[in-house]
Amino acid sequence: MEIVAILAACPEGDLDGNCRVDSNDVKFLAGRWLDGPGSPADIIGSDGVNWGDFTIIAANWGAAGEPTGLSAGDNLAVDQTPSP
Ligand SMILES: [Ca+2]
Repeated sequence: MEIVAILAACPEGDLDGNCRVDSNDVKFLAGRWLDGPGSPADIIGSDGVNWGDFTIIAANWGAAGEPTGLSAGDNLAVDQTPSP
C-alpha cells in the first residue's frame, strides 16, 4: 500500500490551522504576543512574536486555502472574496 502525503495549501498567517486568515488568528497571535523565537505565532524572522508577524496576518487578511484534515461537517467551500 502506498501512502501519499498531501500538503495543506493554507495561506501564510493562518495560525489556528483552519486555513483561513481571520480574527481567530489575531487572537492566537495576541495570546502569544512578545513570546520568544520558536513560538507557534512567530511567523517570520525567528525573532519572537512582534509586529512583523502581525503584518503577515494583515497582508493575508481574508485569505483562505483548502484544509487537508477534513472531517464530516467541515465546510469545503473556498472563500474567493478578494482582500480589501
Ligand atoms: Ca486561521
